[in-house]
Amino acid sequence: MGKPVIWITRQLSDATLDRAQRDYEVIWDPADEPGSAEDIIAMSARVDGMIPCHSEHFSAEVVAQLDPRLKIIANHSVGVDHCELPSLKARGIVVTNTPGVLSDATAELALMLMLGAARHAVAGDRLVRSGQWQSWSPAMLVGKQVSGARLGIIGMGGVGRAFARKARGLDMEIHYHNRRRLTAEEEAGATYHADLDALLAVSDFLSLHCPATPETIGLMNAVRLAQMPKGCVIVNTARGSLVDEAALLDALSSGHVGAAGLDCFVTEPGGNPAFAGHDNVMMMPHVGSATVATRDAMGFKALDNLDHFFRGETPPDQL
Ligand code: 8YV
Repeated sequence: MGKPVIWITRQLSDATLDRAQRDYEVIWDPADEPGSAEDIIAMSARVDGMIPCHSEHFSAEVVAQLDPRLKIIANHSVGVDHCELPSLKARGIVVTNTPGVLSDATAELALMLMLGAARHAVAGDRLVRSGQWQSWSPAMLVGKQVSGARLGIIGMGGVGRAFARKARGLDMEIHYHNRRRLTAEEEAGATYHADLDALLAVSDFLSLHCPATPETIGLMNAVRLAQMPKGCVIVNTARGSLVDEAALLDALSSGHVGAAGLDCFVTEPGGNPAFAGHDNVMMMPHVGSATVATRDAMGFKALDNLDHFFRGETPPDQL
């Protein structure tokens, strides 16, 4: 029997592409454009498996039109909100993701955004870079201190826990809300709030690390933002849809939210241009997991899942 045929939708790491090309017959376009619904449907008749990113959308309409040749979608992402899982399950298509391996990289970016937002990194960099820094004052770019502050984390999966671990090193007091309370060892001194409102009320800083599901979409709306302490800092490296962007913009304008660090937006690519009017917002283009080591680890994890599947075994990260 020949090698299984797989479609790799985007420019994955060289090590991933090399290994994939060794073990599979690979369809891959170096143009690195996101796969459209038409591309996905057409490709499903040519391949046994796919490695997509969050940029390819497997909606119920798309899934209904997939060719039965396609047996497995081995995502190169931990988030799977781009996949309509019930429809895929109903069609018997196996879906996997890449948990764990991107936790540190994403938590690092969340730290950067938290610190950058709190200390006016965008405005400071612009001032120096533009050559406009002509005077100095002790009142310049006065930020919010992280050390000793209370950090609220929503979602204590791999990324949330990695973020808590790193924030502990900054002497932050960690509070969290999660579907389940962690064990004492996992909590490592963090305070659990079964009630989200109770978490928000104590969070000087808030970082989002939960998946986008029907229950969490629009989670940070005007009412919830208003429950937080004045001058709070919001960090989002999870999914843009968790935040009501209009409400966050209003809260930034009123000063109720002091700053924000955003790697995710409702509209991607592109983001929300209205945030550019706020110097106290630091933004990145959805690159939480974009480190050399993590890109290799994600690609290898997706390939491990395919290898298991094509050997007739259950992939370790099957959803
Ligand atoms: C990815 C992500 O950037 O893992 C996720 O859920 O959003 C990101 O890590 C992306 O899908 C990489 O393929």
